[in-house]
Parts: sequence; C-alpha cells; structure tokens
Amino acid sequence: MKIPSSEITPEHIYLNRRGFIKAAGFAGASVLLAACGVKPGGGSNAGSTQAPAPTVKEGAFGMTDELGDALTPYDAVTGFNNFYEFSTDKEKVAGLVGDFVSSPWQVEVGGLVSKPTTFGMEELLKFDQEDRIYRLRCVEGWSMVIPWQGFPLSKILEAVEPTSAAKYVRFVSLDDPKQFPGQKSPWYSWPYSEGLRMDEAYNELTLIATGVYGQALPAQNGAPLRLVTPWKYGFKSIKSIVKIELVDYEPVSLWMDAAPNEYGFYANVNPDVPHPRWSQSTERRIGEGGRRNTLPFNGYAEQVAHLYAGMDLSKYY
Ligand SMILES: Nc1nc2c(c(=O)[nH]1)N[C@H]1C(S)=C(S)[C@@H](COP(=O)(O)O)O[C@H]1N2
Ligand SMILES: [Mo]
Repeated sequence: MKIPSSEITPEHIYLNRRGFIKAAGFAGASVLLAACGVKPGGGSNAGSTQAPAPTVKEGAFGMTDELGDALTPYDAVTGFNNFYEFSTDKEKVAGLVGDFVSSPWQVEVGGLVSKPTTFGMEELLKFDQEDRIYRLRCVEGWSMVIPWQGFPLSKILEAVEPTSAAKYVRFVSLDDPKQFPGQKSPWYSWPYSEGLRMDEAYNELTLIATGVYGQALPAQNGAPLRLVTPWKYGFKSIKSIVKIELVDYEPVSLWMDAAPNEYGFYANVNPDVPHPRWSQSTERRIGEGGRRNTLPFNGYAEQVAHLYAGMDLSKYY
C-alpha cells in the first residue's frame, strides 16, 4: 500500500521504521525490544507466557505491546489529552497549545544530592533514547497504548548522586500563566507537581519521555519532557518538567492537595480500590468499543508489585 505524502503522519513513519528494523533483523534493536518487554506485532501471540489473551485485533496498527494490545492511533494520543494548564476539556488541549515554547528548556535537579545539576535538553537527549510501548490508564476510566521514546529516570539520578538522606523525588512542571491559561484557575495549587518514592524512581519501568510515535513530544503530551510510570494512574505522569528535587519527605502533589480523599501519593492502578466517584474495575480503551477489565498495577505487577509488599493498598492509595 502506498500512502500519499499528504497523509504521512508520525504514526506511519514510526511504524515503517519499526517494520524496517524488524525486517532487517537489526540486532541492537531486538535486544532493546526484548529488554523493555516490547514485541513487534503482526504475528499471533501464541507461545507467549503472558496470561491474558489479546482481546483486540492483534496488530491493528502494526504493533502491539507485550500483552498483545494494539497501539492507540496517533490522532487520539495527540488529540485527546489531560493537561489542565491548557484546558480541562481533553478535546480542546491540542488546539490551544499554539506556540508553546519548549525550546530552549532546562531542568534543574537538586535538593539532597551531591552534584546538583541544571540539564539542558541537549544533554538529556544524550542519554540513550529507548522505545517503550506502555499502557496509560487514567483514573477517569479511559486508557491508551502509547509508543514513547525516552530514557530511564535512573540516568538522571545516577548523574546527580542522591545523598543517603534522599527518600523521595519531587517533580515540578513549568509555572508560566502567560503560556498556560489554565494556571489562572484558583482551584489548583500551581505549578503541577508530583512525587515518587526512591525505589519507584529507580524502577526500570520509570521513564522520562522525550518523544512519542518517533517524533519529539508535542506540547499537548508534555513537551519537551514528561514522566511516565505505567503502573500508576495517568496523573502521576507529570508533563513539561522544569524541576526535579530529591527530598526526605513524601511530597504533596497538586491532586493530593486539591482532593486528598480522591488522590493519594501512590496512585497505583488497582481495580479493587475504587476512586470515591468512579469504580476502577473496568476501563474504556480509546478507539475500542465496550470496556475491558483493569489489571492490578495496570498489568505491570511482575515488575513492581514487590515494591508494595506488606502495604495495605486501600490505605496507601
Ligand atoms: N503538568 C501536567 N501534567 C499532567 C496533567 C496535567 O494536567 N498537567 N494531566 C495528567 C493526567 S490526569 C493524565 S491522564 C496524563 C495524560 O497524558 P496524555 O495527555 O499525554 O495522554 O497526563 C498527566 N500529566
Ligand atoms: Mo488522568
């Protein structure tokens, strides 16, 4: 099939590139794919040791994640966004980002570290950029499957050398009401902030995303860099980060501050612990009809459940 150049989207480019890598049997790429649990799609899922059978058309968009779930189309990933700094209307965000300035960009990393460092975007892009296909589950009950590019957060932490006093990592988004009209709303404690426990921050799944579908992150997805923790609800995945601080206390996020009975520090995806307003047991995969069951830790239990051994997850929600 030949696609007219006017219709070539980053989705086509991304899938073609992946197709090429697969066809060429490029060793480096397959090692990378294996290392992040990603599997090129197109074939059947037979022989997989993963328990849940694929419930969508395998490889509808040419690729699946490790559970056999098809990628969410590019238009939905970049057109249906939660980004309150622009709008509370998910369908309006992409149209409001206009000339958001994400370059030049700096990230100040400090607090309880031996080597406080301010990184320019160029320096962060020098870390090996990996492909990671992750499911993103929003607490509002929808989910997507997104092909990110980025690097493990641990790379930044290793560079700044946290001291033994550091117990948590605090993240802060850009504070700029001129660019972010939503920051004029008095309901929230701007700038957006989030936090992780140290072991969560060092977990192999924890990604700083710099791209999606093979292109630099569009503004609506958190340009030029955002956090992605796929076993946690989407609100932990803080966008447009300007500051990372190592601290010895559990940080209070924007959402914990706004509604402490609804949003906790951990925010691990958990079908058994309902949000006060929404059951978390099922979700609507964007682009799919019907609902599917939500998996504990969003299907990443094998990689992260041990971090919470012995904790009462209905208390530490
Ligand atoms: N700074 C900032 N980061 C944010 C948000 C936000 O409003 N502001 N929304 C969060 C929520 S609730 C979700 S579900 C994800 C959505 O990411 P996406 O729009 O790239 O799908 O971003 C998260 N990161
Ligand atoms: Mo969300």
